[in-house]
Amino acid sequence: MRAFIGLGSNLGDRSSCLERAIGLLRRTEGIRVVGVSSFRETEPVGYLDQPTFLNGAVGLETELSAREVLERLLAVERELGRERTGPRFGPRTIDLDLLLYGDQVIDEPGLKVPHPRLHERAFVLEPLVELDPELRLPDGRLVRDLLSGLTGDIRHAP
Ligand code: PH2
Ligand code: MG
Ligand code: MG
Repeated sequence: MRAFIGLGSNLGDRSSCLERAIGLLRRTEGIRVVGVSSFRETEPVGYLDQPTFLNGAVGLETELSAREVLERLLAVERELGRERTGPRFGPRTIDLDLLLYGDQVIDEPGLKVPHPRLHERAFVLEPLVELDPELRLPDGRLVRDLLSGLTGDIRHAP
């Protein structure tokens, strides 16, 4: 199955956090990382009083179920020292979100795919378009059309 993961960090050495997360995904049995987007500097969305983020996305080919991918993402977050304290949407060393899992729609406790806020977030849509300009959501909408419908505030990292 082809899947896409969103990466974000706004605490500590952000780029090395993202790189380490990708490294741990690469070493996961049943997961092959097939694409890595560039990392971009983005203004915080949702909870504004926090440092700027570094965001990106990776594309996977995986034999794991969506639930198994999610479990692996949570384990990688823990391994990189993420602590789930503080406000929802608040600062974090690493955030790995399962954005898309093939064209499956999943609505289970703790596992919602496509990611429920994907449509409204330029910091997610832009790296997805970079990885695959023809990418569509399960409902058939083109991800690049969703992106062009947003007024983004993305600043690219130099
Ligand atoms: N993640 C959030 C909340 N707000 N803002 C940006 N720019 N990037 C993020 O990754 C992000 C956010 C919750 O996961
Ligand atoms: Mg997130
Ligand atoms: Mg998350």
